[in-house]
Amino acid sequence: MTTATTTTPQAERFDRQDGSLVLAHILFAFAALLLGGIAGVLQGLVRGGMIELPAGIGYYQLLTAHGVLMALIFTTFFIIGFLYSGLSKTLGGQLLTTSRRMGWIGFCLMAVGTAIGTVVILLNQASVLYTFYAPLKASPYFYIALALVVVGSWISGFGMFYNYRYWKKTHKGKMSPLFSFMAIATMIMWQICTIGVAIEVLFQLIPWSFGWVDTINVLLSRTLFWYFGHPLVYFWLLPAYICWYVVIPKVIGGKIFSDALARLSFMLFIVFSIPVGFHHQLMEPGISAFWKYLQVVLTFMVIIPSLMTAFSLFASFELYGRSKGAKGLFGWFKYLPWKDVRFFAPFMGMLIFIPAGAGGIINASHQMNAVVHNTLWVTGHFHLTVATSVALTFFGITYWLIPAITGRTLTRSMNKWGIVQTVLWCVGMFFMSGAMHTVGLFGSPRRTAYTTYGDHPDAILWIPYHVAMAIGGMILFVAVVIMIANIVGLLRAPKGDTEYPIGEVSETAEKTPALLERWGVWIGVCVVLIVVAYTIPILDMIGGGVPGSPGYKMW
Ligand code: HAS
Ligand code: CU
Repeated sequence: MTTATTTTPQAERFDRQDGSLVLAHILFAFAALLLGGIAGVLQGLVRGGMIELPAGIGYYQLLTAHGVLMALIFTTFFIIGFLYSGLSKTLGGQLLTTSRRMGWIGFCLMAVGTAIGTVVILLNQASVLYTFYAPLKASPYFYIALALVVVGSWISGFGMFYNYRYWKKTHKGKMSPLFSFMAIATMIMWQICTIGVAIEVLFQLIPWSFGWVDTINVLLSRTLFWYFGHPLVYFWLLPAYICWYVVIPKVIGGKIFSDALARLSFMLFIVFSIPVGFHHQLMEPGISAFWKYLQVVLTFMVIIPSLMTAFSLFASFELYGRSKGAKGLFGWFKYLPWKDVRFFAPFMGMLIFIPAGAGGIINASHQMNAVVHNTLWVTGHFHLTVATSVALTFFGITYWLIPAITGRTLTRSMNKWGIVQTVLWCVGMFFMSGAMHTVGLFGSPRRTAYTTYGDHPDAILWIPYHVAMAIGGMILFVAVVIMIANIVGLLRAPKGDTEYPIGEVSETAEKTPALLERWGVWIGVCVVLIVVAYTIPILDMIGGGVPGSPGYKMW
């Protein structure tokens, strides 16, 4: 096995100022995970009919806190911190002062936004869930908080672009390091897609919630949301892919299978991630079948870069195994460093991404979407994708990232706790997500509190699954607590040098074509597809003559 604490020479130590920026993001992210986890376990118990909430706390209030803190805040802070760390590491060992400052400004805006948003949710003024669908109407301060988070993330993104451009200018004719290329691709996608939600929040939700206008165009607001909402899931996924492509080959002691394939898959994500939002609106009236069909075709296109990623990962594993003498189709399997949490946690993420992705393909198929839409199946789907594949990868990263930036080592016992934490996460998710998928197929709806629907026979059938979900939720909560304890342990670990693992490309790989770094070409194709997929449906929505809706407060 590769030891969890490979040492690097002093000179490669992580820059201290950059380290503080990264650490601030990571710790903030995990604070959100803890709060979100508390909300999660409570709501699981309510839904399983096992407890009643005290002190007038509402189920939907908890559900909003859980979704916002986990899906929006934990991820965004972790991702921006991780991407900044990789830029610092691969673009010369230090960030430019301007970029670091922009990172801090972004951090502060996002932190203020999070604080305001959390308070408003806790005051029960915004129980609108993490998708904040109109016509549910939250306090305007909830939307303002969201806007602050988005604007903060933009400034951080521009900080990254600034650093990257400087590197390109000072390294004329050279391909940028793979990590930084991927970080920039992720942030470009993010900047383009967040324009949709920014328009929704600034021009629809805020004026309406302040009462400056009486009604809102619901269909338009959901469409703007999903223009952002689908690429949002790839904003979570791509940093995990960075780990799978760039970090994992180094951790196992192997090589990156192909630099060109990795870059092409990220460029395809820029091109196809955005014009696909209608696959979340397949059951909605008001969008014609043709435009849904077109966006479903594009959805199937965006599956390709994930299949390429799966191929590339298998190739990396196999190349490494064969170099160690592995024989047969799956002989490489036993050569992988199973006892190293830096590998084990992300690997479990990859493994689970196979059924998780298959579930996504089911969702995207119009007829099957009619069966699963608005059922717990969908909740099961995203607990496998973002809450397992992505989250486990982020945990795996944390085990080396914190020691690498603080100049400490991951001890053997902490490595073991990491493995325990990963196993618990997988077991908890097996119960929770497995039960969600199954009971979803029986028609149990998502976004509802405990109810027996007047002792309806179907509802009685559902309850045991809801209990299984709650048991899974409790196991997951234990895993969250262990993760937080591990982080405290990492912060107090013995001093020492820990490697920031960046893989090298295999000698057998083809040279990367320069086209794969011509951003203008790929962004251009992306813009054309967005215009084609969205212009006419949006014009229809604006001019459709459907009356706007007043706001509702259902809690
Ligand atoms: Fe999804 C709903 C379709 C991927 C997250 N999705 C959601 C929601 C979330 C979410 C949060 O078409 C709910 C939103 C809400 O609140 O309403 N999803 C897809 C499709 C994909 C997909 C086609 N989703 C994701 C990812 C997410 C995510 C990734 C988060 C990170 N999803 C949908 C649709 C809906 C939806 C509909 C709407 C449902 C409805 O009706 O409301 C694809 O991107 C999936 C492609 C993935 C693959 C798998 C590749 C496998 C890999 C692993 C290789 C493993 C190795 C290790 C090498 C094709 C890369 C193996 C080793 C061994 C030894 C075996
Ligand atoms: Cu989607």
